[in-house]
Amino acid sequence: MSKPKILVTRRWPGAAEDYVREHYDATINMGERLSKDQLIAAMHEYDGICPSGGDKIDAEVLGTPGARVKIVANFGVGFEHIDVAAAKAAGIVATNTPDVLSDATADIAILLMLMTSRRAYEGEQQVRTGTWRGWGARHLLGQSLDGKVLGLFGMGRIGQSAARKARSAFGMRIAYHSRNRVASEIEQELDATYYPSLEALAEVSDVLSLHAPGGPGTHHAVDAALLKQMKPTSILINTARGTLVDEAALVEALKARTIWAAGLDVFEKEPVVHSGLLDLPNVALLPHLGSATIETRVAMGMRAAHNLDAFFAGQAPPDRIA
Ligand code: 8YV
Repeated sequence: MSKPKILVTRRWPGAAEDYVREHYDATINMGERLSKDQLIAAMHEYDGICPSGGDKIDAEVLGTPGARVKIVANFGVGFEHIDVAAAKAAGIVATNTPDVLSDATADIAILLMLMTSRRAYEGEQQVRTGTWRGWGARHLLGQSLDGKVLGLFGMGRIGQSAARKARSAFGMRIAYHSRNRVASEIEQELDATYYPSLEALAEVSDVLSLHAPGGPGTHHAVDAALLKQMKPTSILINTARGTLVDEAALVEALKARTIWAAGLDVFEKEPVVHSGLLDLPNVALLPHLGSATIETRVAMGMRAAHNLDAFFAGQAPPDRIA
């Protein structure tokens, strides 16, 4: 029997690419992101597509008349770029890659907490530009994270991992708000206090870290009004999706110093970053590195591939979202 034809829309790290090449009749796009027309053409040509975040697998693509594609195995946990309802309507299975990137993404949240609380960017700039005038007892004083309240918006796997790391590293106290309250065993393990609204959470948080999915339900959850609920000493961290934050409002809050700092790994219009953020000293900016370790990215590719394996073996793919 011939191998299923698979399109991988962006390159994966070595071992994961090797696996799909060996097990499938795989085409790996070596170039730029595919256009909508190319995605629609691919719907006719392949049995399965492996997109990544930013590839718009919308109703038009999924509804391609006479499509050959039967599975969309996403490389990534977030899937707001895939129209799940349209996939279901078209009888196309869709999967994602949960679990394997939780710790790596939580690590970046912790990194941003340290970068902002300890003013690492400002220090780096001084060293690199030769403007450092030497040690001083009042030089670039930051804030300790020890014992502070970490407010998590979203308490899924990544939020829980961030909570564990922040507790064990800094003894941070955990507060959270999420669409669904987590199981009481998890609340007990993390000694986590649930807040019924994001506003109430923002008021008590020393660090407010976002771990909720993207999409219409969370669009601009952090807007000018929410930023006003935060303390002048508070830090905002976003490793989830840029659309959760109104970047223009954040620029104003950072400029006016109504919050202490922000650490961002994701942006509203990646790779474009709001120009107002670029010159501010109280913001740390990373280029969507949440899951960017060799180990994690290989594991993501393997997880996507194992969803394909199960599907083409006639079994239920483990990470089905549609
Ligand atoms: C990915 C992510 O690198 O998995 C996700 O949802 O945000 C990132 O970790 C990227 O989106 C891959 O599709």
